[in-house]
Amino acid sequence: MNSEINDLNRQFGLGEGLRFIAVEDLPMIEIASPAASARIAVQGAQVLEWQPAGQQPVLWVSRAAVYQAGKGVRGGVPVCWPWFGAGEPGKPAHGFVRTRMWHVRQTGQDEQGIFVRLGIRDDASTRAIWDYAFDLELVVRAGATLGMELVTHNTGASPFSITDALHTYFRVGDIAATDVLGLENTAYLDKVGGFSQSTQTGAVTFDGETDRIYLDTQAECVIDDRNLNRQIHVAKTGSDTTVVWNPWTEKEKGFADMASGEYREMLCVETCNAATDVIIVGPGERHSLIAQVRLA
Ligand code: TA6
Repeated sequence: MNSEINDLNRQFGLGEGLRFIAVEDLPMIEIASPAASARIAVQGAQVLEWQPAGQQPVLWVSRAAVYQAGKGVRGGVPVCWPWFGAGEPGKPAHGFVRTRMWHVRQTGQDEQGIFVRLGIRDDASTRAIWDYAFDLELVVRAGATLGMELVTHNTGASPFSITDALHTYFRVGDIAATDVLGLENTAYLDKVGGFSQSTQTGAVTFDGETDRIYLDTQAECVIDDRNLNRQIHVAKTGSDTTVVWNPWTEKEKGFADMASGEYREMLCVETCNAATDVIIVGPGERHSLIAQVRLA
């Protein structure tokens, strides 16, 4: 692992601004700039930490998270692709890219901060699960705003359809003192209620397990955290569905990589194309899913 880390630092390191380290057996990208600090796992191109200067951490990662090859880390921003949710029987939930090693393609700095481009392409093992040729790239910009762009490129000769998500876990002071604004009067599928359809009345509030796919919405969401006295803005493009999820007490118990009571300090507001919001990508075409996170 040391030689791999040394090679990555030689090729892509940016001095103290961006360096590679190993956490257990996973290569990580550490970003430190005057605007913000961040950590990204090369496996799954998973942003794990983002902390603007002078602010508390914005993303949540479980204290019981596992850092092992082939295992997703519970928290940060898992990339769900080429499907969101349960796949066909015998296929992994939320697709197969979040547990695979991606490749670092470029690092750099511009007016929006330090950026990293990571990519993954089809191979025999992915075609055995999903028989299409693709190039998938995540561009992360970690500055005063956290920008994430997931670019799907169909490199094959036939069209394919995907659902996808930037499955972002946010840190909150207390879920019971947290609301989500921006989804008022929006239809949603309620996974807790057997995917029955309802319409959101007022802000989304939390007093139990909440797992909802909000439909046909391009809205910017605001996580209003009365405990930490801050508002997290989640803007998006290329996404027509937003998922809001908190496992609460019972579902939390089912996750070996969540510590007891952690449900109180986390909330997922996910930037998606999910459920009936299916994206068809023609041969040679690209589709971008973009999330922009900032503190107000
Ligand atoms: O996005 C919400 C959700 O689909 C929940 O239903 C729950 O399954 C969550 O994702 C976590 O999924 P994971 O496969 O990461 O444990």
